[in-house]
Amino acid sequence: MNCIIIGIAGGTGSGKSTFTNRLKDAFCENIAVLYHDNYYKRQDGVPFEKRKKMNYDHPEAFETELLLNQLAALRSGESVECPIYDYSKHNRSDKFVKVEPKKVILVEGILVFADERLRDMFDIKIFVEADADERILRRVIRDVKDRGRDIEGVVEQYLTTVKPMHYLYVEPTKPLADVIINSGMNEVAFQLVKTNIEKILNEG
Ligand code: UZR
Ligand code: MG
Repeated sequence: MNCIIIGIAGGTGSGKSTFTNRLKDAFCENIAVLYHDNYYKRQDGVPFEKRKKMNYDHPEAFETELLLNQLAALRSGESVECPIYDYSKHNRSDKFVKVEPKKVILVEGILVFADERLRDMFDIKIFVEADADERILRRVIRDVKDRGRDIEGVVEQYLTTVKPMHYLYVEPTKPLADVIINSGMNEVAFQLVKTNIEKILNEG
C-alpha cells in the first residue's frame, strides 16, 4: 500500500501527544497512529520498585524492532495488534489494540528520530519544541494526575534520567526534522499539518 508515514518527536511535555491526538481526532478512522511509548520493553521479571527507577528515556528502553515490524506490516496492507503501555505499572499491559492500515500513519514518541531504521521510514519528520521549564511543568501535572505518580518521584526521575537523556538523545535529533513546531499547542502549525494530511488523503 502506498502510504505516507509521519514521525512526530520532541521532548517530554512538549505537547507532541496533544498535537498527535488532535490530528487523530480530526481524521478519526482515516489515519493510523502508533505511539512509541507502547513499545517500551516488557519488564515482567523486574520488581515494581526497581521498574520505577529504570531509565525510560534511553533508546534501549524500547522494543523498537516490534514497532518497525508493525509499521512494515501496515505499509504492506496488513492490520496489526499494537501493545498498550501502563505508566502506573511501569510495564506493558496485557491489552492490545488493533490498528488497520491507512494511507497516513503517524508515529509519535520522544525518541522516534533517534533510531536510524525508524527515521528512514518517515516521509515527513516533525519535531515539537518547547522550553524545558514549560515541559517540566506540564509533565509534573500530567504524571501526578494521569500517571499515578507523586511530585517527589517526578522531580527525582526528571533530574536523574529524563533531563540528561533529553540532552543526550532527544535534542540532538531536532536538526534531523523537516519541520520544527513551536509547541504542540501551536494552532497555526496544527492547521498547516492538518491541511497537508487532507491533501495527501484526497490525492486518491
Ligand atoms: P512523554 N515513562 C515513565 O515515567 N515510566 C515508564 O514506565 C515509562 C515511561 C516516561 C519516560 C519518558 N520517562 O520521559 C516519558 N521516564 O514517559 C515519555 N523517566 O512520554 O513523551 O509522553 O512524556
Ligand atoms: Mg506523550
